Amino acid sequence: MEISLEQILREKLGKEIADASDREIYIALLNITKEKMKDMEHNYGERKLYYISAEFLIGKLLSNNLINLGMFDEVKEILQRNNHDLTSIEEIELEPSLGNGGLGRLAACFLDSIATLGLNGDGVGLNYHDGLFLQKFVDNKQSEEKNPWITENSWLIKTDVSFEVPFRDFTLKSTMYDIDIPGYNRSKCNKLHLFDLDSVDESIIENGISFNKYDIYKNLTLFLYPDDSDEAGHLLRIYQQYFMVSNGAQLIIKEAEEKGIDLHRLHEHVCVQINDTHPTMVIPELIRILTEQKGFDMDSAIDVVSKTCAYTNHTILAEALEKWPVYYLEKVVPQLVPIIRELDRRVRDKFSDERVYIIDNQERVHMAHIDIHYGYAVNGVAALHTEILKDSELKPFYDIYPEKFNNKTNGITFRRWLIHCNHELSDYLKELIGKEYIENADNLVKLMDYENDEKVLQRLREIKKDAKSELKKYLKHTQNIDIDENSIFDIQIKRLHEYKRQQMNALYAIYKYKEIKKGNLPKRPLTMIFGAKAAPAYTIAKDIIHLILCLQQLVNNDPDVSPYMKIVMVENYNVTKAQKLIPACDISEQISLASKEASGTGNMKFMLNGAVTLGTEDGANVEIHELVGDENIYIFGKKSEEVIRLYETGEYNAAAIYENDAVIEELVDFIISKELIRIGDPENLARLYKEIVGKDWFMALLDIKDYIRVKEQMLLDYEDERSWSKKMLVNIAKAGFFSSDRTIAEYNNDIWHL
Ligand code: 26V
Repeated sequence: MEISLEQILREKLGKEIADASDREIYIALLNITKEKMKDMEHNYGERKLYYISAEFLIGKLLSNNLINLGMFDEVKEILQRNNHDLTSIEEIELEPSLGNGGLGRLAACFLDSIATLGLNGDGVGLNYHDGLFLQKFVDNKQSEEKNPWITENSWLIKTDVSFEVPFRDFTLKSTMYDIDIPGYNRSKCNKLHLFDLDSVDESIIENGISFNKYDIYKNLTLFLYPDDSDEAGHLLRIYQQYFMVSNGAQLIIKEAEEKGIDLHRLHEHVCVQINDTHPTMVIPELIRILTEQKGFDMDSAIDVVSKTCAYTNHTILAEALEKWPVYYLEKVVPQLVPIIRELDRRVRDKFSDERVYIIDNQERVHMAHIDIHYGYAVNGVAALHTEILKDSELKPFYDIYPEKFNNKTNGITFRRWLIHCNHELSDYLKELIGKEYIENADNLVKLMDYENDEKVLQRLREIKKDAKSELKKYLKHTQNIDIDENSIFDIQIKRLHEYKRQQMNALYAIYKYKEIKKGNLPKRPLTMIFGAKAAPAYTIAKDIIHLILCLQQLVNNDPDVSPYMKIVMVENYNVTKAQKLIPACDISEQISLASKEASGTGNMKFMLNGAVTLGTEDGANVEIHELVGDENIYIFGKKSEEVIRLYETGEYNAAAIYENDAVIEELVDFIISKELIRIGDPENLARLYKEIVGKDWFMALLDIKDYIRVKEQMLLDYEDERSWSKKMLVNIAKAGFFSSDRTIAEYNNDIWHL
């Protein structure tokens, strides 16, 4: 007789479920799930994908693994019967912060979809012990603390796989840890391989997140992207990147040899997806291994590797495109330098356009150029982004290799971003259109049949209201802030960057505050919610956080204003918090300067959960707009062509806009008003004020008036309940395109051919 899950759980616990603590139950469930996955076969295929990425922002795994393994409902029910609640058990799990934002979260969604489609593909990355950092607010400013997540009981499985990674001054021996990746409703698993170093020593972390950046033996996998404001930080990143790719390359060769693959035909059996430029050194490293250890001549090594690797570009921001001085590489990985010089020499032999050289005249290595010349595919992450790459950013390359360029519009896994984070909505959708949409997201469009069904619209409103009440409780509990569940929830959550223009949203908050002060009271209160981490060395980003926190204090404590408006800056925004915020959102803020946001993926998560987008024609917003139509999205601001033109001509002049527009002047001046100076730090506020008036590189003042106009319209339209809930419905119904299952199917058809 088969033993029931309940019995297994009881046996694991060694006591009655009702008598066990949340922690004991969490550990028991973790182990039961791990054991189940251990017995599952790995996906198999003639070809295998290695998705190499410096970031995998996987989030907590218990619930998602239970969902994918088909155990979630049963576990939930068993726990309920025994007076326990899965939500509080989930609290025990620590979230690994192995990513900054969209790029890392995308990699995690991709792993879920690759496994769900039954494809043979593993992730390769690093096991950062303290992740990015834990954000705390102190005196209305961001401070950073370490964020340890590896405990005795975690999802990591230590393997006996280990490689020697040679650096200039020493050789390090790695340890590979695995995390099993089950697909939804599948009997087979894939793996995420995270490489680590046994000698890493958390005790070298001093106050905050500072540590000795030269002690590579102890610090290599401590943090994700440690401070890169100085040379030691840059070198540490190169140590990390090489450690990641050398392990990855050795794993690839080892697995290929174990399968008896002729390495001259490696490309027939393996493809390597390079997630942004961070893993680029895998190209010269594979070439090095093949030539130094496997008897290849240079021509054939380059030929095989070029047919094996493909590159995804995630940004056009110049400061984010990696260019490492040759001299840095000499210090860390001198063995790669002659190979990179040879790759550059071959480019120079063929092409005379300096813009496509790998090493520029300042002896800097353009990492993306290696990927494009010596990879077989280059993709952008949304239609507009790919067009911009082809037409301007990477035009000289597109002219040479038009056949390599292709678009893969990003996607999100519905298992986490709907089924897990919004049970009430996903259950209701199952009732209405059947459960097929979970594996075939195109089915969501069936919801359109109910577009005019008052009962359905009413139910969607109730579900949204419930999610808002949940969020209200959560924010009270975690940050002791009271918000009104009948207010409009307007949410901007993403990394803090000037191009994403949280500062423009803050200027809107100032506008609203002033209006309310003047007696122009809104029909319904507004709750403005922000969540964002700023890179520790990014001064202006931190100043923007400071402004938002000062506004939060001012607005929420002003008895004239707070009944009509609240501001909440969520501390330590992460995947777990996103899962609580997204279902509760009415207005999804996607307000980047057109052309700058490669895709965005939060925009898709919000849409799927019935929020309406307020956005510019940027990244995937453009595709959302096309899908839902003008009626169901609020678009404002200058288009990308105009923005690109303004950069080209250098014509944009923030000071002139400020001086010639009294409304804008008043809003910007408020940053250094006595009301705010009383609350905040005059130095930070003045610096931000100067930045906006004197430079405003990401053109917040260009779009601010249009933004205010459209946002005000949106708040008015919200009052028409019926038409607003119809917008919600259309957004949910049309979100199917943004399933990462679709994205992965496209990668597989066009690039991987698994
Ligand atoms: C990196 C850096 C590092 C140095 C300092 C400034 C800076 C600014 C931006 C970045 C972004 C790196 C790439 C990235 O995360 N891109 C994001 O990728 C997402 C998934 O494709 C996409 O949805 C986002 O639009 C894109 O910003």
